[in-house]
Amino acid sequence: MGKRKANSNNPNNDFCEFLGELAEYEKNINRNIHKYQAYRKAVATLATYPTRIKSGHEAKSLPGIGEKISKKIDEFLQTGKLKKLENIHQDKSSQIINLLTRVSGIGPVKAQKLFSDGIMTLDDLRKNQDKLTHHQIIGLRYFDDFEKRIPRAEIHEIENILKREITEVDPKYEIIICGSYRRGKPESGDIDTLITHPDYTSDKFNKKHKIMVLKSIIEKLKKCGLVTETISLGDTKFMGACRLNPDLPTRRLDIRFQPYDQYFCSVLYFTGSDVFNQKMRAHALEKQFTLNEYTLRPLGCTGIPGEPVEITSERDIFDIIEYPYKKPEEREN
Ligand code: DCP
Ligand code: MG
Ligand code: MN
Repeated sequence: MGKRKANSNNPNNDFCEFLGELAEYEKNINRNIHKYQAYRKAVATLATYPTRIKSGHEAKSLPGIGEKISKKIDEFLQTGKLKKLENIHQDKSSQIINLLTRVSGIGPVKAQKLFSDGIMTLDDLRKNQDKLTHHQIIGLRYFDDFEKRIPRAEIHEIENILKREITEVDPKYEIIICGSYRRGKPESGDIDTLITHPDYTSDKFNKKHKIMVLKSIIEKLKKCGLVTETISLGDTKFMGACRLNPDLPTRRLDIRFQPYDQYFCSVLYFTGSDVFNQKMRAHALEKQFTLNEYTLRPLGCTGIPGEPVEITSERDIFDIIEYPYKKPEEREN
């Protein structure tokens, strides 16, 4: 979630930034997911390119960079800016929609709806909470806090409390924090927690039982003072907020309860990055497999997914689809 942090080690960082901004514009304002993906692909390429790009022509030889993006790179190199982006920045309606989508729970569709209802500022939103869902109301209440990045050390402390509290319920629970934290980032946008239990497999655990389990875990986390808000609580997914102590900001916390047999596919998925996941899933398809956050399944010649492959580690997934293993820290792109 949120804005990706700039990577100052990358010699093409300024290109990545303006392309990333164009991607957000296509997603949030134009609602053109194809253009969004095209820009994200170009960012993914440039983010790992080892040397400074000197011309659009040079960029064009790289995957995901075509005529249009190479022209933008030339314009940026020659003038230090981009006319298209300047125009977007000046456009009042896109400024407002951009602001509204920064509220947790407000997506581009809702933002456009609110805008057409005459909502122009966060204050307008505060006065019109009847137009908002519970999630969006929480998002608005903690607007400033949720935009603050979470330092790694703070997540580590939260991790310790989660592990302590949850294993007090049952020592057999396994708890792992995924997302950008597991990829080793110094700061994260939220805390993506995954829990599993050896007795909980996808074939023998009914919905009622799951709700009970997750509910009692959340109750315990509330009691110890860590969890402060619930956005939503389902049978396998909790979305909410936590706070380490009253002097620190309120942080977005997600907890997912996953069956033991699907644990490693889930860990892989929630570790990301989203761009890395896209690439790995595309590679799986080339090898006649379908990979998602639950399972890895072979595609027969008919294209119909078969039974899930048994997976006993994250590495198994890489091996089976013959994708070179990458440590979590190497999964940015
Ligand atoms: N994910 C994905 N595709 C999406 C959204 C999420 O594959 N559209 C996966 C990959 C992400 C992970 O879920 O890494 C967690 O999602 P976050 O939005 O929390 O992203 P990160 O943890 O990577 O970054 P941040 O520091 O902003 O939270
Ligand atoms: Mg995250
Ligand atoms: Mn998340």
